[in-house]
Amino acid sequence: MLKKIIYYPFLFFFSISLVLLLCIANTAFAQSRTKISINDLWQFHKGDIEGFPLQDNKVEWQLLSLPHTWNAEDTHDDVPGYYRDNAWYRKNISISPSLRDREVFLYFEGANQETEVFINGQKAGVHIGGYTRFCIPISKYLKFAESGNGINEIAIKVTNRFNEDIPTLTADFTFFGGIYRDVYLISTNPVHFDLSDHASNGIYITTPAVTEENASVHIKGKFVNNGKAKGKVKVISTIWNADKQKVSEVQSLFRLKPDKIAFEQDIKSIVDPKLWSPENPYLYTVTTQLVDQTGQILDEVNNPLGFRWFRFDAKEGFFLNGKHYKLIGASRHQDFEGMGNAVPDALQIEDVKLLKEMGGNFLRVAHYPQDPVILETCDKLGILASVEVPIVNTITESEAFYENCKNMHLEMIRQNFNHPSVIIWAYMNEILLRPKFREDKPRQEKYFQNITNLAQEIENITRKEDPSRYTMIPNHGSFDLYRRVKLTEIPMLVGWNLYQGWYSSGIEGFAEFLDKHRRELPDKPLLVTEYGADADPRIRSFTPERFDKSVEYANYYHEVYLREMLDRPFVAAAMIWNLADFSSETREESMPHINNKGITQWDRTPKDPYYYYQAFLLKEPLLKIASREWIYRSGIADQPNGKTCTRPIKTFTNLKKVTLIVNGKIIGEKNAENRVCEWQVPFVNGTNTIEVVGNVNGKAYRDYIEIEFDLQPYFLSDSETPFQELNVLLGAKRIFIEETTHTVWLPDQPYEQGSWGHIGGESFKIKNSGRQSYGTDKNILGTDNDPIYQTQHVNIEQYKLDLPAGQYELTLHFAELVGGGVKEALPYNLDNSVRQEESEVREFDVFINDLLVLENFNIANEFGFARGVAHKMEVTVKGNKGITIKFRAKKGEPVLNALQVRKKY
Ligand code: GCB
Ligand code: CA
Repeated sequence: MLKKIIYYPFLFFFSISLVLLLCIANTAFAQSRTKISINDLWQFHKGDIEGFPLQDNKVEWQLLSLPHTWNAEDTHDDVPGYYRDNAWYRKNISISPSLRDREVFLYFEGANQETEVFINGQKAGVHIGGYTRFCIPISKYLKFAESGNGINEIAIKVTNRFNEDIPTLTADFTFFGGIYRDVYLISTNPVHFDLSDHASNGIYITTPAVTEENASVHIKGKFVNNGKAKGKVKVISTIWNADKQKVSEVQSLFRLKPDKIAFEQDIKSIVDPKLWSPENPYLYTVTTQLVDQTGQILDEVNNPLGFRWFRFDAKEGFFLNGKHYKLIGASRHQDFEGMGNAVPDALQIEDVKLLKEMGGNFLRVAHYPQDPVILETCDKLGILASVEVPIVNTITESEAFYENCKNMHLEMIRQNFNHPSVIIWAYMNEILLRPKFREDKPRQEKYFQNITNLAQEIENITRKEDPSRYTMIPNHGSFDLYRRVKLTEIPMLVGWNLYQGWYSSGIEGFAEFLDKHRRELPDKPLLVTEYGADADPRIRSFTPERFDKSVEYANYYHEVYLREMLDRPFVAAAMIWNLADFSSETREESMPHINNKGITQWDRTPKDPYYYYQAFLLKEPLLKIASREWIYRSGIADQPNGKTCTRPIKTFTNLKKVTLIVNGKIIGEKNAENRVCEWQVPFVNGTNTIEVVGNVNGKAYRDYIEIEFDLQPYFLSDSETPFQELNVLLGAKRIFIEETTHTVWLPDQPYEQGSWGHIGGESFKIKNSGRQSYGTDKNILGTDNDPIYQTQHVNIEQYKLDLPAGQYELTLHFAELVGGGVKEALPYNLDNSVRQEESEVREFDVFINDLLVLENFNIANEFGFARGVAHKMEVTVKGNKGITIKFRAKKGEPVLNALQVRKKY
């Protein structure tokens, strides 16, 4: 995170805090390993630099702390693209002479995506890949401080530029560049557990046999002797229970040689082991020590240990410790609002808690390995997990690409090997989404063959590395294609990312797909690795439909999907896409650069589906009023001079019956159906108190929210509810609430006498798209309130508001939604459509009460394409004339996107 920005034209700044740290107690270093973060006070330069020491370069340096990304802002502005190139980080550290006889390493939890490390101008190491850890030995490049100032320059070059040999090539998420996870300095005795094995901790623990009565443990590892030490050392592994009592110990004796020594240890019998499960994630720990003849501890590594056994069954789903579990959870991306991927550990831990509090028992760590605290928290909270490498959408047919894939996969397995939460290693997400060589079928067959070969190689590596876990490939919904390319055959489990009722119409297609798998691949366990629908919390609808972005549609989608999966025992897992909204720079839509499929917002505020899952999954009583973050609402009075507007209120609950009380009056008691109760509620103008009550075994439960309701008069001249303000989205069936002003925009209606609405014309619809029934998904430039401009009434003749006499402020909002060149379908677009956009010539006059206010108005000429513009004016209404806005076409069809009227006097 960027804590402080100071610009230094020249740099005289030395960060020497480490002198202190590395000098503390010389004697302590004689023994075990130290690992200490060096996140603070780095100098950063976005761009290229030539020549060392870097600090001699007269460039601008920014002072910051890790974790850091340079893309937190440019991925969320109106300019397409973001910085994907080189950048440098540097800092000076002073190394104590006491480290002369030790080994020093730099340990990175992650940097995206190619990293070169230089110590005092010499290249110490490189790493490829943005999501796995790496450990670089730096001893031989160090200068030691004899009298306290042996300054060493650490310089790190990082690039996130596209590299066809490194996965991920394309995907629906942002490739934030930077050293975005913690960096540590490690120092060890020359005799230490192997740190050079793909940045693992050198110890691999398995539990070859586990029953309720007995468990065995196998410990495997390597240690190295990079010094002159001779004699014997012991490897001692101790198992501790959760209360830190010793449960078992095993020792092995070795004669040191100047080389690596591999060891294996067995603990045959742990009687009555406490099992690890979602309800009781009981964790043991294993301490493995290297001890010399004098009893001195040379190195020590700690690992978690959980006793559990599990299996997937194609017919019956998943079993843990012999008990059936429906795996229900979510995938998680690693970014957070305003921070990109540079997210502090504490917030990452919160994500796993959020999933647990939802009642979830599974996390798909997708599409790449994440911060170490994620699986650590899964271990502790009892969340089962799958982890995968970021081979997404497409491959490059090069040896370098294959090697990078395999290496990443090995890194993932070895670095995360000891987590009891992990049960699946996965690879290749939707790899046939955008098959290359569409125009050349024989070549495409070869491409497919290369994918099959790569999958088989990764599969072989995984089974050899870790026969105790399952393998999985998550595919998109092209069943026959994946089957033909053998991607349903090679892995042990098949994952399907399914979006029927979202990317494709017909939500019933989801269940049909599941049944097809069961029929055609009866021996293959099935996991639904993704399903979800966009929900922009600012968009609401009482007539929700596909792609309207309303939370209401997303909730309906989840209701259907969850029901179908619960009805089918053979569906082993339901993994929501996604736990939270996440950054995807190439996306446009209602919230540009964000994928809104999260069941929580980008800042993790829950949306309706989150509570819906709670109602299904939690054991403890749950009573939550739905749409609770939709505080500001509006609607038209039920009748002329009416004081109420009737609208539905829903509650998610696992209680049998719930009573609703609105503004102190009982509305009624309802039985929950499918964990939902729904009432019709008469809202009054102003604050409405909404309370639901119920009880379980005599104990009362309650939930309460307040809704601010802006009651619109039935007739604009109603005296009981005098007109104040009206905001209308033309061509829309959805409601939009501005986040900062709380302005509520209502959908338009056809004009009726005494009221307001359009005359003539129709809602704007994207040509040749079966996706949205109204509006566009383009990023509207110049505003964060894109939905105001994304819908439009086309070919409009008039707009009438039968307002009483007075002075009004009228604002007309326009945006040209057609044109702007050719737009290629984005890689995540599952329908693979390519859209050509020709612009339309459009020029019109606008009259307000017969006064010409806009002449020959050509939105595109004046403001360009997809840019929101507002024209605000004062209008005096005399007598009962109201306001009539007339549109006169000169060329093409007149349009209006939105309209606001506010009473002044
Ligand atoms: C998918 C992809 C995922 C996307 C998601 C979506 O199938 O695996 O990366 O983010 O769909 O929202 O389109
Ligand atoms: Ca971390």
